[in-house]
Amino acid sequence: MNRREFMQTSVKGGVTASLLPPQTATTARSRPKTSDLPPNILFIMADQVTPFMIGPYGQKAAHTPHLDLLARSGTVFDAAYCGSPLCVPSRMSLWTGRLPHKIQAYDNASEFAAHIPTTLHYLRRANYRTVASGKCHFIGPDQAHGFNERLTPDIFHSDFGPLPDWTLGPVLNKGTDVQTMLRMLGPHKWTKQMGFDQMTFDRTLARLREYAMGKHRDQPLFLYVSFTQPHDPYTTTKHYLDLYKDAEIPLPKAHGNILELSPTYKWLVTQHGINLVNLSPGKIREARRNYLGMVSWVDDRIGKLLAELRRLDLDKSFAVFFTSDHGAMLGEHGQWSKRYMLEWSSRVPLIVSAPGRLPAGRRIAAPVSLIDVLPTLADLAGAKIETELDGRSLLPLLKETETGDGRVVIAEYLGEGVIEPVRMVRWEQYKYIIVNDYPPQLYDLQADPNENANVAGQAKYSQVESRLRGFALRGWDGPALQRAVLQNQQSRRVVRSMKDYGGIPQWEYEPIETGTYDPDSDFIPFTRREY
Ligand SMILES: [Ca+2]
Repeated sequence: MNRREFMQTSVKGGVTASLLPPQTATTARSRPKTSDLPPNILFIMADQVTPFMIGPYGQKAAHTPHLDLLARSGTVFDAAYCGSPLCVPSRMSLWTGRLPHKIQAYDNASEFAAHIPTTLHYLRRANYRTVASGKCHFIGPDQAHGFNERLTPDIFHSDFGPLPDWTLGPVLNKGTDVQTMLRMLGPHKWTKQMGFDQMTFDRTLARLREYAMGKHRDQPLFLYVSFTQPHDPYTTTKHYLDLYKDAEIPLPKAHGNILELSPTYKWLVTQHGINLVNLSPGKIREARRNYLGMVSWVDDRIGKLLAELRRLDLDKSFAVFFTSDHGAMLGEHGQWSKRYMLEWSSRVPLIVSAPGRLPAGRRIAAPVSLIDVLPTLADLAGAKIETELDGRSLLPLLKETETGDGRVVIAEYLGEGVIEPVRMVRWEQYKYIIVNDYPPQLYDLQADPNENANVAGQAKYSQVESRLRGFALRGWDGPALQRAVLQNQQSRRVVRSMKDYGGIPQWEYEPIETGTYDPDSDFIPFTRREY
């Protein structure tokens, strides 16, 4: 199917009878059932959740009862990938449905241009009210990108601070290295991340209650709730560590030397200071215990949000999504953090639950991407896509009208810790990774789920490899992109240097906590600034 055919299918899928928007479906005579209206959407994101460490994906040690329940009530995607295994480029590609290199989504200091249409813009064109609570991590002067409301400040700066410099070659990055990640293993009484997530949770809860009371109740609500945990540094409270007192927390599986898979991993080994530490099995298990505690902290709040939806009698009107921007290596292959195309870093959880609207208790093996979220939500909302996309709607998979055969997923990494563009293709059970002039990597995830053997170049796989190479090189000029990234980094370096020449512009999002007391309003707003 070419893009035009896909766009037509996508648009057609958006106006199927069961999902007509209310203005065309509603008449005084025939009031539609709740399930006929475009759903409200609760889109839950946590940061750095590898599917391999939560219950819905089979981790027996994990204490994630609410995610387990959500998974049973909906669909679990067993091969969902992020567009790029790093916060900012992953989120940019999620919101825009575009491959990272097409929107200059390179690293955590990449500007998110205001002219690119997002999921939020399209949802608003379908009459949705779009609200964000928690981490957005937008870089640049546009801090809305289509959200009507942002209920909280952000947890990271929105400027060019963490700009990589590929001209230096591989360098240790103090701040994202493994020592820093593990510097404050718990128990701790409370942390900055918990404070941020508690605010995110509280304001989400308050906004749901205001919706129940009637605030913008004439519009469907898209509510994005975005937690920062279980991002590093890994730490939690005694209560959450105690959940794992007797748990059998698995250690990383047996792996060979990662440099035998590809010499390019030397770059990330350097970036993360992997070669400077020798972690004992006890330390690795303790790091994982803290990580799991953070996951359970978030799971608890997700459970409370879903319980409140039920208490407010809103649960049947909501479709609930859960995902993460990327995973975490947690010691697999001897590696920590993200930025890798290996499974623990580039795979993400993706769970969609909408009882009464979509089938329950299903698992989907086809490879899918967070880039597919925009067309999926547009389909659910009945929004018509009018700009170019790289993603493809998941709604036919969710509604069991598509098998998923032949789906190809592409991910890209163009940020710090590498020095050349990296591209990954997932098709059927195969994963293929290219980096300009370096030898490619090919993994057969069915025969080798732990990615211990790079089988690129083996005669047995030659047909598969040439097919994958075709996918990988389509629309991709690695050397030209290398030059573009270097130029883009240099431009931002000049602008960033203004900190030494009078100061950098202030782009941080600042919600106005409350307005003045208004006796005529039912609501005490967190922000009066609207977009
Ligand atoms: Ca992240």
